[in-house]
Amino acid sequence: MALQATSLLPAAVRVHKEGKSNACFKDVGFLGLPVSDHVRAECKSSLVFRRRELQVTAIRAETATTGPAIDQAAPEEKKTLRKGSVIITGASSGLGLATAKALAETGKWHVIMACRNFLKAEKAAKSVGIPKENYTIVHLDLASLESVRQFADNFRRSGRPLDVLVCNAAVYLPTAKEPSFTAEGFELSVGTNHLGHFLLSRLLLDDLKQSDNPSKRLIIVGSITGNTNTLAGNVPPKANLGDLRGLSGGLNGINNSVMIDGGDFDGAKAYKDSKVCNMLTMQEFHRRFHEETGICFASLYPGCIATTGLFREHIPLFRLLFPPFQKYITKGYVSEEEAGKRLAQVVSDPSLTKSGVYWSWNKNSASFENQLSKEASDAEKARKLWEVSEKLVGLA
Ligand code: NDP
Ligand code: PMR
Repeated sequence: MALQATSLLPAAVRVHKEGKSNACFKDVGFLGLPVSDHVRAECKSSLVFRRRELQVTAIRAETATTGPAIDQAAPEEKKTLRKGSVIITGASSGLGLATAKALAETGKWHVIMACRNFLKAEKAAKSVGIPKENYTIVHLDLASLESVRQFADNFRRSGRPLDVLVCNAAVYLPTAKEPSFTAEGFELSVGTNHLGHFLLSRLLLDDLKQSDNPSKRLIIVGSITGNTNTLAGNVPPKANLGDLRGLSGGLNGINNSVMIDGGDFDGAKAYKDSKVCNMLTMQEFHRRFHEETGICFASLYPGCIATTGLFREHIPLFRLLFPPFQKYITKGYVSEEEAGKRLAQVVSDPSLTKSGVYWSWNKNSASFENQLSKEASDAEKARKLWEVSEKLVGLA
């Protein structure tokens, strides 16, 4: 156990190192400060930051020494007594935070908040009142495959079981004129939303397999805007992966397109394409692993949560008008709290155990199995996406 405690240290230390990376500098909106103020504030408060890292590390070290709650129970009680263990990526705001809160409040779940900004996550968890014994923050930057690998290693060494993995984090860059890139040089939206989560899910699949929870799940958040069988999915630019020629070429812009379909850069399309990848990946996981492992694979559209940080890069007028437009015109709006309850249902509701499903909710907030678009349910494309993604993240 002492070994576990020390092995947890690098995760905290990395927060500092990776705060300097390309992707982290894009972290605008932190505490409402513009980039330059944020970076300055971060530098000024580096002492406070380090102290917090040490505090959280100490808490985690303590957890590792005493072991997760599971070890305290008598063997025959283990299955019923221990808390469920769920990793949620991007739990520092919006849907991820609301889901973490909804689950942690039940007292039945321990939430591992996998976040790129440690301090922001800690403040967020405190501000919404998540009971401190029910969450742990662990650093994860999905825009760095090295960080993803380190997260998976650290998680395994912590000795915690893994019952549910929720791939929730995302970036949306609708106003970007030029592409940004992940640490490994992939276009940032697809690199973060799809490739980072693809590697994470693959690396943690064995941990999920080992869970003794009969209802272990892997959930990848999708969206209506990636589905061209809906009105929302037909607002230009429309998602379209084409024949994946850009992805096959590495999405790096070096003698190659940064878009999956090989076209010119368009930030809004890249996001929608990444959501199609999320939904295809969920189904490919289902086809490859559900029967063998019993893991339930699911995706969902939680509703239009028009107030979240997802729209932070959009123009101010959009951010002003989007919530009333969704509330009063499309009526597709849901609050962060309601959306969090929906995702928490997909994590823990005993009635939502069907695998391979894309969940949505009707106006009375009742869940139903929704239909994916032709492209988002194309099994051949899903297989090809899987194989190309495997190569890009270094698994094949
Ligand atoms: P938010 O911006 O509030 O949350 C996104 C989260 O992802 C944040 O915690 C953010 O961290 C995190 N994140 C971004 N980049 C990285 C990275 N490189 N590494 C780790 N974490 C990262 O948006 P939402 O809550 O709206 O989005 C959550 C999910 O819901 C997304 O998958 C989105 O596609 C989906 N969705 C949202 C809808 C909506 O209407 N808002 C509708 C349909 C689906 P940080 O706090 O540090 O920025
Ligand atoms: Mg949309 C029923 C209609 C509906 C729904 C549920 C959404 C959800 N949107 C709908 C309709 C429309 N939108 C229409 C008619 C328009 C044209 C005026 C429109 C426009 C629009 C824009 C510009 N919508 C948007 C944007 C964005 O930038 C958002 C986006 O695409 O983010 C990727 C968005 C969204 N609309 C939604 C949802 C859920 C989003 C954002 C979130 C997402 O998919 O993750």
